[in-house]
Amino acid sequence: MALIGNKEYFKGIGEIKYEGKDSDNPLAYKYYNPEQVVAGKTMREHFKFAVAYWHTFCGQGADPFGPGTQNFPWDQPSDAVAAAKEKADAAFEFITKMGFDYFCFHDFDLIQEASTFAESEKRLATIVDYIKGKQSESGVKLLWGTANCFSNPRYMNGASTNPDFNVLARAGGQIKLALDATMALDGENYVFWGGREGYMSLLNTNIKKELDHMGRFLGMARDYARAQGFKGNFFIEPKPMEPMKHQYDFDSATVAGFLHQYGLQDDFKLNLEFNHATLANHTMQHEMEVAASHGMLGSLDANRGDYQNGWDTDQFPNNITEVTEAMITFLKAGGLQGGGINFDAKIRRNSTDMDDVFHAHIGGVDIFARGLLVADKIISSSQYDALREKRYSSFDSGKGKDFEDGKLDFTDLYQIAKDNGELELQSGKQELFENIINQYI
Ligand code: XLS
Ligand code: NI
Ligand code: NI
Repeated sequence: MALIGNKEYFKGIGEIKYEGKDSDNPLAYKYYNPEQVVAGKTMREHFKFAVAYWHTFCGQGADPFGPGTQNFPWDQPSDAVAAAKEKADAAFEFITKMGFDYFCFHDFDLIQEASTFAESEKRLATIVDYIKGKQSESGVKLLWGTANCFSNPRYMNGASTNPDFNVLARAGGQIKLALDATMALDGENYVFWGGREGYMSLLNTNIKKELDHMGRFLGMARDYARAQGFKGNFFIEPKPMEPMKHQYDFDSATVAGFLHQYGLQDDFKLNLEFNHATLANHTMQHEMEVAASHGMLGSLDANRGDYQNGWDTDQFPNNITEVTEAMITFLKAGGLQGGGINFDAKIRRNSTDMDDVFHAHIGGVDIFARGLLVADKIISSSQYDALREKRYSSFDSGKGKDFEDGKLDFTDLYQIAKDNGELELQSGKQELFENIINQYI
């Protein structure tokens, strides 16, 4: 394994390889075989796995009750540029050891934000240059970039939805630089997650005005990037709440409606996250189905919530049923439009060894690989598809087909109802469907 930086940060760990499901090696893939073809594509092509810079190289495990527990060696230098370069060295060591092709970042994950806008712009340019070098040495690509317009206190009342125009403009300036950084690093997509775009109290909030501002702002960002030659997708990442009481990008259905209302539907798709789906009282499969039905299934943030509490715990995915169901929708939708699978997940605060982050990602990768294999078998060899189609077979011919073809009017329905008289019940066979999933797992 060629070393890209000068130091080795994850000592004693080599490249993670596929060893098959009978392997006992905790530092090997049991199901993820990058070159294995499933449903016409290699696993590598299906997934486009990405490491999330913020969780893996920035977050040290702090929670509201205590500071971080993970003291990263790359955070030692007091100089921001030196620390950022060490962090990039560690990041690229990790990404290449995992065998991943991609990473994702927020602007100020890459380097600490400075105390002035001008200095932050300079810092960003310096680290983008450095990372460009790491990319060309390693072949690692940028799945998407984004801007952190939610941590800095200036955004406490929102970014593009802030009631103060000058804060909105500041967010515009910051996102311009994040778009520039994404384009400089050949980013394939750009994400908007509206962490503070919402409200804490309706008493002081004008929803209509804030939504109009957000719609206009996103259109301006798109126009800027397109004018610079950006060909990638823009993604909105829905989340119903946290940090705000209510966020405007609540879920897939809400965002699809918003994109259509503001004329953004041709350039924007969705980046869906498992834990955000469950926070919205949906399943991830539901969110993916809704997005796919709009032709907007763009990218996925992989993680999971905790069944016993209700916030964005961002744990690494490990629920085979949840992932298999998601992979059924994934395969039936023909995969993702431009995106990939980004591990927006963090190890727990009491996981403090340097190898913990490897175990976490290996588990996450393997659950997707296994889910994909199971989903492919369900689709190709079980009765699942046929059973589902059979439920709708009354639309394949006769009056049902006429209805789908727009050949009936409402009085026709009246006449058919009258002629039919009372109907026999048709079972939904839910338990049979559930058993098929379980059988193939
Ligand atoms: C937070 C979000 C965030 C986005 C990127 O809940 O998931 O991490 O993915 O800003
Ligand atoms: Ni996310
Ligand atoms: Ni999240």
